[in-house]
Amino acid sequence: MSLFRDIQTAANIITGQDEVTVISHIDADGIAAEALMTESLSRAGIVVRSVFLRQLDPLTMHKVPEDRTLKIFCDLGAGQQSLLAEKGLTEENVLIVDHHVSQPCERKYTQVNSLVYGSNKLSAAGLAYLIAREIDSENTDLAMLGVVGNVGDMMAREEGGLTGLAHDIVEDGVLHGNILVKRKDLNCYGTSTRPLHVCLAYNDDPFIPGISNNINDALRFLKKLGLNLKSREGRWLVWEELPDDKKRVIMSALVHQLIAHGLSERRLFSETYIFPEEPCRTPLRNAQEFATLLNACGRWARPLIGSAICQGDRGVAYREAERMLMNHRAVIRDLLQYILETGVTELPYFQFIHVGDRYPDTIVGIGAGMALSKLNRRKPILIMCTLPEDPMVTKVSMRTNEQVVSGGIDLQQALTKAAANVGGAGGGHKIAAGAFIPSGREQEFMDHVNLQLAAQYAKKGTGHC
Ligand SMILES: [Mn+2]
Repeated sequence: MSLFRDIQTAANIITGQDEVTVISHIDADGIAAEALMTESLSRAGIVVRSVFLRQLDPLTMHKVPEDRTLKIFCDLGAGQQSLLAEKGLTEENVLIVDHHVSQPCERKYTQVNSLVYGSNKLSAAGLAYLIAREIDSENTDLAMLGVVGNVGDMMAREEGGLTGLAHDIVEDGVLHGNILVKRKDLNCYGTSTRPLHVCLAYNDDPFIPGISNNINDALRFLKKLGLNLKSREGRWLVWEELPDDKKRVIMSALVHQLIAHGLSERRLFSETYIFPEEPCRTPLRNAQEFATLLNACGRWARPLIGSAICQGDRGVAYREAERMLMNHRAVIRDLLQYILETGVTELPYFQFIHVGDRYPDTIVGIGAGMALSKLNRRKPILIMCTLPEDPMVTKVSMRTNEQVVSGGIDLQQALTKAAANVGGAGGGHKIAAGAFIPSGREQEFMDHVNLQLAAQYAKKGTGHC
């Protein structure tokens, strides 16, 4: 496969350097990718300097240092190559490790991009891991970071587990001994840290009537099964701590609950990835919660803290990250409350709310996703906010669920087209997408989104949502 040729090329370029600069994205995938680069290059005796960016655009380009070091762009860069060229970066100075759509450019920058080979289930951290392993086959202890990045970028979401090359990375970690794979595990966020009834109540994929969104109902449901779900000390157990026989009883009760409501049990199961060397009942214990911890660091402008944790810091950096995670959750809860109290406006094909500058733009999408399960779940939610640092721009985030996506909806396509129509830019995934548009053109933009969604439903032949 030629992706592996590209990986070899990248490893050769890197090992020929004394000093490099890694420019990476601030989400879980970007942080894991940066940590993979920093750790593996340091092991090889190469000096690494890191720069984290919320995105690569004309406003942030000045953060890319003007020196002669090789610049490794991680989880960004493929779609901004003309910016790199404008900055005067030459082919010798640039290596792009990315999984986003590549932009044609007069400069022929070396690129390792899974998307170029049709793989849309391998993230930047996955690529960074493959390069790290190419540099030194001893680096398989870092496979877990590749898994965290892949899971953080939702690569396991559609198929109920990682697939293809992303799964080969899992296997490396299993062989090394710091990844444990749980097949057909409960597909639910918080299986290592939340009491089971809380974990189930907070889950909405799949949405389980009589359990999702209501902690008391979830607890009542579990109590009826007659299982003791507390430890000897009287503390609630988390899913990961439960013995297999109890897990089986609960799983089959959940399956029955879904079937009784005429719903599919398919999304109840997922392959999950546990890190047995990490302490129990911490967000470091599984790939999904680890990714959230990194996202919290990035969204609160402390990506280096996340990177330090990826590189093994379990002291100061970890405590700082825990604090950020708590704050992150508190602000999201507040935002969720705000959305529900203020209420959304329903349009024929979606619902929307504008939150102004009340919340940081880095979390509005998360809040929207959480609010959706408490609103009309058949209509995607669109949330807008203003950027305090740039009042000319409105940021848009849009979320929906698997059910709506399987009905033919593609938010990435809808937002990209609608944003382009008003002189903005959009991107993302079918289930979650975002855009930046000029302030003042919100109404026109939303009309376009509505038209796009209508056309998508019409194409799929499902009529109306
Ligand atoms: Mn990514």
